[in-house]
Amino acid sequence: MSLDLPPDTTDTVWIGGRQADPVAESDDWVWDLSGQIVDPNLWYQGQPNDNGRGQDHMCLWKGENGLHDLNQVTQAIFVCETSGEYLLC
Ligand SMILES: [Ca+2]
Repeated sequence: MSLDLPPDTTDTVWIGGRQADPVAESDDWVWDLSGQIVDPNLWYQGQPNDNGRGQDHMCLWKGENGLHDLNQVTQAIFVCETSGEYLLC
């Protein structure tokens, strides 16, 4: 499963996942739509790191094949999955 973005996207893209319990700083992360636990093998190396605290949402960074946690105040576009292709929202 590739988690890298097409080269024409912005640097950061929200993908619809979050920390299961940000108050308790849970180690579990879930997909917003399904509620399923995120496979920990999908994280980019060193992530999630809660750098600066409050990084409770998941995103992709262009050029890095894996998930990052990031603070929700970061402005970025969203990506939705459609039949194996990207749909930028
Ligand atoms: Ca991070």
